[in-house]
Amino acid sequence: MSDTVCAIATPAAVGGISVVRISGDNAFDVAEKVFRPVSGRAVSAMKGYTAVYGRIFDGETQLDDGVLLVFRAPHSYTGEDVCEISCHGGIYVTRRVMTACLKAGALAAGAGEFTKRALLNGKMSLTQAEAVADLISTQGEQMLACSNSQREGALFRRAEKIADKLTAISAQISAWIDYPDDDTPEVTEEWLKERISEIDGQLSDLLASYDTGRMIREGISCAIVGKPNVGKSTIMNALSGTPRSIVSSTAGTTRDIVEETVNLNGAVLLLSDCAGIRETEDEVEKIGVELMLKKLENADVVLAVFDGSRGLESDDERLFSLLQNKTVIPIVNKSDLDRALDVSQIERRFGKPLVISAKDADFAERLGDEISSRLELDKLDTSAGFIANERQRGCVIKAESAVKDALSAVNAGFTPDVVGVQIENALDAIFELSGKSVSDEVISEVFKRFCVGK
Ligand SMILES: Nc1nc2c(ncn2[C@@H]2O[C@H](COP(=O)(O)OP(=O)(O)O)[C@@H](O)[C@H]2O)c(=O)[nH]1
Ligand SMILES: [Mg+2]
Repeated sequence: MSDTVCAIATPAAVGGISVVRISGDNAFDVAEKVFRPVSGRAVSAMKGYTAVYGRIFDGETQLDDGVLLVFRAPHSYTGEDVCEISCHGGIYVTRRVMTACLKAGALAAGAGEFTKRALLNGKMSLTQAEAVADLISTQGEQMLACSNSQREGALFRRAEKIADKLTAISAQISAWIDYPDDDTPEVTEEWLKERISEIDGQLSDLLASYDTGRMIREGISCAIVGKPNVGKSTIMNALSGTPRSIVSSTAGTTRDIVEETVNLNGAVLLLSDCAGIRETEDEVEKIGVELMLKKLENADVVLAVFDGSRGLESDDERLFSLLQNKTVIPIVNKSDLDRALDVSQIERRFGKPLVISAKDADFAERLGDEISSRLELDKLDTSAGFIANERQRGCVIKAESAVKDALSAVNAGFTPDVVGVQIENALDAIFELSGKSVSDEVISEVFKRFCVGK
């Protein structure tokens, strides 16, 4: 018997309608006390997937009128009986409807409680539940495609395939150990190596999907750097479509880091316009340069801006040294002025630069394509299933390390039972990933990220 819980499922803001959701064994009892259909029909007699118009009450006080939507277990989001009351979207009235449900016997739902119930009732796997949170926080087209394929179970299926292979190896080893004299095919070193290496490769591929997935999910952190006056702030403003950064011909204008989130060709960019790189005695500007160095360190991609109308200077040289080992998109700006920069010097270090005039805003699209291709975002197969968070990544790392240990055991000539132990460890980690065997603590941790009402 599950508790019956309720929550406001819509945001705490004024809107056309708000929805209070009730789920659990007594959902119909609670709804019956709060909602009276104008037709006089009993709520408890309603079929699943039907709606009825009526009045909403707290005791004998009428609060609002609205629509009641009912779902019968197991055909609901949570797998339990669910009633959803749509009322007018005022914050106060919605809270009153919620309070009426509490008085009628429901408990207040915790964060993600409805999705958690869906998980516990077998309506979705853990990785699918995690994708629900991702879908809600989606800001861009690629991320939408990714979280939808995850919700349809792409990662779960990928994990299941690996688990099946591990199980097959484990079963073969057990059979060989238990019945070596029967018809059991011999577990040879070659056979083990081949099978385990294949899984090792699949786990590395899965791990490699993490960074791309993270950039798509959380946005690509993108630092705009260069010496003063090359046009960094102008580029930032052109990309964001708003005059966020002060543009001025006075060098050293941008000191703080100005940040803006923009959507470029389906990807979300977290742009940071930084202080210009130069030797300076100005205390505030120095702090700005320090902040810029930190941003640079953590950036997924750096837009390195050079002024095409000036030759290379020592501050540009300093930038070169800071950009080693970074993913850099070189930009030569001010193409509307006479060229004084030897572009080959930029190309030699970073590849072909984008030659633009930041005064024409149409470079944004070209830049978007360039970022996608340099970060290989376009290569991410959104339908393949990928690791979407630290929890999942931790499980895959654990599985990979067990598989590598299994390989070392084979190479060191250990008997199959020793290899078998590592294969079992890898299997445990994969089951933790898919949520097949996962502790209550992990589940609580996952649902902490959710909002109340989801
Ligand atoms: N002619 C020309 N001037 C530009 C271009 N981009 C920026 N500027 C000018 O260069 C100066 C410095 O620009 P700003 O964006 O503040 O540079 P920052 O110091 O790198 O942030 C301003 O006067 C801009 O109007 C460009 O493409 N062509
Ligand atoms: Mg600036």
